[in-house]
Amino acid sequence: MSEIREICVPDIGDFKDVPVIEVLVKPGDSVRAEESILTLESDKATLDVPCPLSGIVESLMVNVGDRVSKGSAILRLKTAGEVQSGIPVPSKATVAASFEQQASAAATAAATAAATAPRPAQSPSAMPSAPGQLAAKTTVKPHASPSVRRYARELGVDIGKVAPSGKHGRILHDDVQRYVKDTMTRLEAVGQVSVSGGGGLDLLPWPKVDFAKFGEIEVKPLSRIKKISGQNLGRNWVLIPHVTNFDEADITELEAFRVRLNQEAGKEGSKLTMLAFLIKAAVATLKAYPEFNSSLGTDPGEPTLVLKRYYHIGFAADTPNGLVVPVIRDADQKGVREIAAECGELARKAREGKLGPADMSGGTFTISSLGGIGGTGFTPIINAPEVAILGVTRAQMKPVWDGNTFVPRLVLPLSLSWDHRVVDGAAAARFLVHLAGLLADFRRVML
Ligand code: CAO
Repeated sequence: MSEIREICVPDIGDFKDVPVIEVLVKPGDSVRAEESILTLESDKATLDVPCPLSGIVESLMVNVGDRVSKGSAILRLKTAGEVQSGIPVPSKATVAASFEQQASAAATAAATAAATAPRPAQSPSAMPSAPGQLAAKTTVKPHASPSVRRYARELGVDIGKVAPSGKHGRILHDDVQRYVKDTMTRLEAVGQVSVSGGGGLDLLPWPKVDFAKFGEIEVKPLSRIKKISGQNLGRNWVLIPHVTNFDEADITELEAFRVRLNQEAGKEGSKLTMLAFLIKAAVATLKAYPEFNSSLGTDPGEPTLVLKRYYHIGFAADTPNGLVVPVIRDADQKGVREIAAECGELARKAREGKLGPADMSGGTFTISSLGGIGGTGFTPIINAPEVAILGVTRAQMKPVWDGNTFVPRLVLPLSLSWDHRVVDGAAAARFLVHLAGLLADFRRVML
């Protein structure tokens, strides 16, 4: 026999006047025993209240924003009588314990974060980034109701990546939806997902390891730059079919010329760097091989190649907070001295964290120079939507056969990563041979 039953808030421990943040059912809905009907939120935790019986919702007795305590009426339910579910109904004690556990877990996490945050006196340089707050963010679970968490789980969404729009940074149902929509739009824009499917990578989930089980660990938040560049690099690495070619340039004469010019200028004069010469030589090479100064068109339909008639050259700059790529605009219209001065100024701004978006946008080709640090070669990741990047490592004196004898020459290792959708290995090899020729005899840059 069915009957009308009033469903009330069960025992939720010591919590009173807890706001209702979500009503999960409406009149006419059919609910099963244990299905969530309401979400409550204290300042530390959220909790879904389950319906103790199966049935059909007759009327609601609460609204979002109402405050409820144990015994507050939630709804009237026309019970299903014989349709009683076999699912065990959670006891009131379970509901209260769950709420309290969440609250205490959040409190413990916040306390741990505060306790592990370096004290200002020990680490003054860490002060501006508010280490305590950041650490708390990384350890406390994202703020979302169980139903929103369940929804995210069903869609395979990592809730930690969803930007919240709710009060106190709470992630809402709509936020998860927006995240999925945005992700799909982005993937479709780069042609990675077709509506019919079949393009997925089908990768194993990322291994979850409790590192603390194996020894002492320290958890640090990633800098803002590392978070942003990491996402960009990850996307570029996965979506661009990269190939890297290697070559060497004899820069014996160029380096001697550079050193002489710097000596002539004296300590007061601005320093001419190898990077500035590389930028100038790269521009001349891009003019000879214009496909390396292009981007794939993004309009749907027929794929196109956008060839750029301007030469804005980015250079990777290492900063205490991570990698940034300031851009020298119109490098074709500037002399080596002007380029060197501008690189110095942009590198200084980069180290001080003062680069603006305009300093880093519009690049057509990038150079990543590790020459001041070391190494014999590396495979740089293309800075999308560019199609190639030049990597440079440390020049070394090497014995080079001149046809008769070995002569000591200063040899600069070059590596060029390129997008195989746009160029091919032969073009890349020609590009590097051309560039090496210019660096070996820099007068050719003027031709
Ligand atoms: N071979 C040998 N020596 C080199 C060289 C090379 N290829 N390039 C630079 N050097 C020398 C310079 O001559 C300089 O020596 P002196 O002080 O005696 O003149 C010294 O190394 C330091 O140079 P530098 O690296 O400070 O200056 P730069 O103009 O060559 O580079 C910049 C500037 C901004 C590119 C550099 O500071 C930097 O940040 N490099 C790191 C880039 C990076 O991280 N790339 C990796 C990206 S992928 O993760």
